[in-house]
Amino acid sequence: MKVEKMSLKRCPATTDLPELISVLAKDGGLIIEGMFPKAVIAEMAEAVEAQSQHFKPGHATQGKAQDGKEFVGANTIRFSSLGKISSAFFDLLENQLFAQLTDAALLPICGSYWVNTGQAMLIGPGSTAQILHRDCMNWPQYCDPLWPNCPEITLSAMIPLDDIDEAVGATRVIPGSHLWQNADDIGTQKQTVAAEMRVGDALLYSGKLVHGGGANITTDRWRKAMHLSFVVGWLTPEEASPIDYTSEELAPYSDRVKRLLGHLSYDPRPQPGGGLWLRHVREIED
Ligand SMILES: O=C(O)CCC(=O)C(=O)O
Ligand SMILES: [Fe+2]
Repeated sequence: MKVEKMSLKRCPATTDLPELISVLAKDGGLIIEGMFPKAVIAEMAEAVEAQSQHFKPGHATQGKAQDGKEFVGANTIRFSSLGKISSAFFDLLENQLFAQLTDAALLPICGSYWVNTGQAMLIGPGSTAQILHRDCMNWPQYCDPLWPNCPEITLSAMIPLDDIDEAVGATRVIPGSHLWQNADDIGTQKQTVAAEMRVGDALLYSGKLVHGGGANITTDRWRKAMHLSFVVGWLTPEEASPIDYTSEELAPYSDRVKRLLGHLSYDPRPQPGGGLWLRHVREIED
């Protein structure tokens, strides 16, 4: 039987913001071409390449998915805390378009959001496809009871560190699956489309969209990408950035960067609720 597929839209980064927000809301994901400066990605790619030499494939701190299957492939290298290896990571955090899209997606239900994870995701030759999943199901106790009407809590980007084609393991997504009625329905690989991208592009996708890393069917090429995602400030992120980075390391950076990495408290305004993540030494209120 032929499976009807929705295509994954590609928009230049110069597209009007309301149009990008509308495609993201309607399709659950899109590729934004030329979103990041190539020089910043090249710097990040070089640091990731060097750091990857210290990791054995299959090593990752993430365990198994809820159904017991491996979430991280045997020939996959993943590691986090990318600001520790390159200041290019902080440039990515300052990206204005990413900030505007995340503000639109997450600020309706929180005062601020923070980094969920910034992670190198390198898929080696012969890797099978990752299980399909929704990133928001990191927090199923929130999403499940409210599905399909649960508000957006996390927004993710897959950012190529090298040009990525289908054969090398491009991320696979099912456009429109963020609106499916049943949260347990994660579709099938046949329903997916590959997010092929060039350096500078990014795949932006809702936490409710079904997706997964692709199989790398090559014998000699690695799929080099990183993931950068944000989560509402009243949920615990995957990555413990606040204790990974010291105040001294973050001193040169903006308040946005400090807040994204948990070095400024959560201020609920204009949303209701209390201040969270308060520190012994409070920042000066304005
Ligand atoms: O590696 C990829 O392309 C996607 C990875 C992913 O979706 C995840 O680990 O949550
Ligand atoms: Fe994912």
